[in-house]
Amino acid sequence: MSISRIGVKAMGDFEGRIWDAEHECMPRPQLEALQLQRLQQTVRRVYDNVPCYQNKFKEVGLVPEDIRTLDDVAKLPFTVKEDLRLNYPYGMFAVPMREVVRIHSSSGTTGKPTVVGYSRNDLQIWSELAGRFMTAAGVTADDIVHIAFGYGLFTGAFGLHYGAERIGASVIPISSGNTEKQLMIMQDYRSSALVCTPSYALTLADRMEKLGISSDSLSLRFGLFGGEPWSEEMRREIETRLGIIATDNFGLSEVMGPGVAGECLHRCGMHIFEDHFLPEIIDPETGEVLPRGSVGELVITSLSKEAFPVIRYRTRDITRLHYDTCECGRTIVRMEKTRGRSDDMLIIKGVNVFPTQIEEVLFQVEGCEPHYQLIVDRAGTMDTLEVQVEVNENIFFDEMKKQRAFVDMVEKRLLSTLGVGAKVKLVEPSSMPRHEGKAKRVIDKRKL
Ligand code: DLL
Repeated sequence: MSISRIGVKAMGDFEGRIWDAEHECMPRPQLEALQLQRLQQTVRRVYDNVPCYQNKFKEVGLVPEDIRTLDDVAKLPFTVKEDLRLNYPYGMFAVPMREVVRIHSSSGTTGKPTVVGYSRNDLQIWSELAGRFMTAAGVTADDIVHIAFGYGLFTGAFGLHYGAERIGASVIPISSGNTEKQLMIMQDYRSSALVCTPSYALTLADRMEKLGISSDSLSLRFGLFGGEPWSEEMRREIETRLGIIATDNFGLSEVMGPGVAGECLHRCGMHIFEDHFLPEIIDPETGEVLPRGSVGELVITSLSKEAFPVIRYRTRDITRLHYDTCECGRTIVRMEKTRGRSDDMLIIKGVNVFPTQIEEVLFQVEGCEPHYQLIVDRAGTMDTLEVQVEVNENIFFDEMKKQRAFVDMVEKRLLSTLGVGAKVKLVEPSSMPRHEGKAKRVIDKRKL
């Protein structure tokens, strides 16, 4: 989408700002030369310092000298979350603890969390890369950046906090929770850029509606959202209700945190900072590297990290990469909005279903509220999928016949998009849980 078609207040002259043009717009041959040199250094670093990597390399009969071209990355073994768990807490660190100046961990839902560490240099690079994507998303030194991610072991808040400071913006480290106070501060302190999960942006929009706060009473111009998958429909909803331009940004704690990739204002994919991360797309079943343009699992090798380098880390996130140059001038590759994680992908009666596909359908139906939950279960040997969605009062209190027709219509749309049937259950307005951080949308009773 071109920027001129985005209708929001106070656009300013942000178009075209690039934080580090040298690295973000590098000609590909030069970029690849830099990537190879950094890949070789990283491989050497982990081989010399991390027993887990050394053992894995030995198992496949590989030494660092075998990495002579960028394509040789495919010879390297994958790293998976289980490797991190087995080496809990510090076994994957490649520097002594006295060189580690920060520790974070991922929000794992089961078992022990995974622990990651940063050297002083790692933190500097992290701020720099967060500064890059925040600049691409419109943030300047004149902005007041409202950070509503929870501060703590989660990488979200600290990542964008230091990125915003690096740019010279004014940071409000409000953290998560206490939605009404957030709104008061947003109004009084004139926050101009909002940082949180997309689901929390909707929670804020709901509360504004309830309290009669109009988006015109806020100074917000931009929303930088990440940490969970969200659809284009959800973006439109957030943009309209908050009167902002919303961009997506991506990262994972094992690889660094936010700042691995982010959209520019053209919003046609998230630019991956390839001078620091080498992305590949693989077939999640076979592990085979797929040709350019394929949809598959994103695998990332870090190229500059000192304390916690990762070799071919399997993100489980499903996406596609675009190598053509973006209108903004950045030459680095763009990743599509993720379709979800391979481990979130539901297999219903043998059909692969991503929660974001369901979200797209629901957001297009007038009367459905943007709050939903998916209940997966099994009746005998058959999988069942129930989509519980909040609807507005008109529909919820409508006569049975009309409500039945509404349910039929949504079920038909879901069937035609997903290729598998789902039962729709309408729930009362405001009855679903609201989210402060990442939304939990799937309850898979088959796994309970
Ligand atoms: O969520 C890092 C982050 C924080 C990124 C804030 C952006 C903003 P983890 O808690 O380790 O780290 O979770 C990483 O979250 O593998 C994806 O499945 C998902 N994820 C993160 N950003 C996006 C996004 C942070 N923009 C996991 N779109 C990743 C879709 C996302 N999924």
